[in-house]
Amino acid sequence: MKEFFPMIPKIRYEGSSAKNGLAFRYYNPDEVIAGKPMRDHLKFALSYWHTLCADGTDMFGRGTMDKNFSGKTPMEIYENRAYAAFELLDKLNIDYFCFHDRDIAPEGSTLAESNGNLDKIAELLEKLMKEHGKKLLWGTANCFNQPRYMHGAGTSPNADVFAFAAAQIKKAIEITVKLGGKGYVFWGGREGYETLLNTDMMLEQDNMAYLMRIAADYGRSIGFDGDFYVEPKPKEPTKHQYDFDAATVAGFLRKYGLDNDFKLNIEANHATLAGHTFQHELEIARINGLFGSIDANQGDLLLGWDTDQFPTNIYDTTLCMFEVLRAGGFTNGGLNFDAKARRGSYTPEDIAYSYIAGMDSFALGLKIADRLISDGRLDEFVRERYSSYKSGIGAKIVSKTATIEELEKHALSLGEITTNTSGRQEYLESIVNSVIFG
Ligand code: XLS
Ligand code: NI
Ligand code: NI
Repeated sequence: MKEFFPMIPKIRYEGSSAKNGLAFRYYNPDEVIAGKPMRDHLKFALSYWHTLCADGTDMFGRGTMDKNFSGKTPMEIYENRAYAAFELLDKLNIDYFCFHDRDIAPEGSTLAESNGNLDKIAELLEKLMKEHGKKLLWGTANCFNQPRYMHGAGTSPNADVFAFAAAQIKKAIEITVKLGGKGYVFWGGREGYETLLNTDMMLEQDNMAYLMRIAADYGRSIGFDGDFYVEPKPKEPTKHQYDFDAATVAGFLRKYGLDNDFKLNIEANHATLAGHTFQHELEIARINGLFGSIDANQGDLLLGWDTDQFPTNIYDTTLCMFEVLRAGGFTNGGLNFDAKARRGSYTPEDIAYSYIAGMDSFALGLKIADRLISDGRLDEFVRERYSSYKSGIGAKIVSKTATIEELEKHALSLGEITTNTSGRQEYLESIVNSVIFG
C-alpha cells in the first residue's frame, strides 16, 4: 500500500530526556496511572477535518499545505485521505478518529449523489478500521459550509433548508452507527443570529430542539446506544451562537427534555471565547450530569478567535484532566484533537510534531492531575472551607430542613460576624506549581 508520510516514522515513547523530536516524551500508552493505562484514560482521537482536509487557508491567504494526497478525481482524493488517515493513526498510536460527513466523502450535485459517495467511503473506512484496529469516537454532519446553510440549518428561516439538514443528519447518524461510533455531535454551525432585527429567536430555538429530538429518536431506532453531544460555542461564525456555553446548553436541553439523550462536548477554545476557563466549562458539565466528551485544543487569547491550536499549556491540560478524573473518566467520550498545525507549520512532519505536542501535554496533564488528587491538599482545603455546613445550622441548610424563621433566629443570636476564613488563592496556586514542578 502507498505510504503517504514516509518522513514520519512510528512514534514511540522515549522518555522525558529524549532529544528525538519524533518521539513521545510523556505519552507512554501502556503506563498505568490511577489503575488504568494512559491510553484508556486519554482516549485520543484524530480530527479528520483538520488533519486530512484543512490546507491552511485563512481569511488572508490561500492554502499552504497539500491535502489532496495525489488524488486526481474527487473520489480518489477522499479515498487517499482515508488511507492517509489510517497511516497517521498507526504511526501516532491513536486509537480513535472523528469526522463530519463532508470530511470523508465529496458532496455531489444532489443529496442522493452525496449519500452514494458517503456509502462508498464508509465501506472503505469500515475495512480500514478492521485492518488497523481503530475506532470511531464520534461522527457529525457539516451543516454550515454549503451556501444553502447561509442562515443556519435547524434554525434556518427556510423550511426546505431545515428538511435538507434533517436528511443530512439522518444519513450522518446512519454512517456513525454503521462504523460503531459511540458519539454523535451537534455543533451549532450557523445556528445563531447576526441581527435580531430579522430573527424569530423563539421559532428558531424550538425548531432546533425539534430537529435534535427527531434525530435522537431516529438514532435510537436504528440501534445507536452511545451519547449525543452538543458542543457549546458562543460566537463565530454567527455573532451569537445559541449554544453559547455549557450552562446555556444545559438550560436548553432541560427546557426541551433532551437531557436524557444529550451530553456536552466541551472544547477548550470555545470556553475561552465564552469568557470562561476550560476547567469552568468542564465543571459545569460535570455538576449537571452532562460530562461527555472533549475537543482538545487551545486558543490564543491575543488573537481572540477559534484558532484551534494544538494544546501545549500544561496548566490547562492538568486542570482538564483533574476534572476528567473527578468525573470518573470518559465513558463514551474521549479527547478529540479539534486542532490544526498553524498555517506556517505546513510540512507533513508538522502533523506529527503537533500531535506529539498535544498528546504529550495531555499525558503530562494526566500524571500531574493524578498527583494533585493523591497529594490531597486542594481537596482537603475545599472540604475544610465548607465545614460549617457539616453540623449545626449548616447541616440543616444542606438537608433543606432549616426554615427561614429558624435562620432569622440564628442570625439574631450571632451579634455581628467578625471572622471569616481566607480563600488562600495564592497559596493554592503555589501548591499546583509545586506539584507540577516538584
Ligand atoms: C467548530 C467546531 C467544530 C466541531 C464539529 O468550531 O469546533 O469543529 O467540533 O463540528
Ligand atoms: Ni470542536
Ligand atoms: Ni472550534
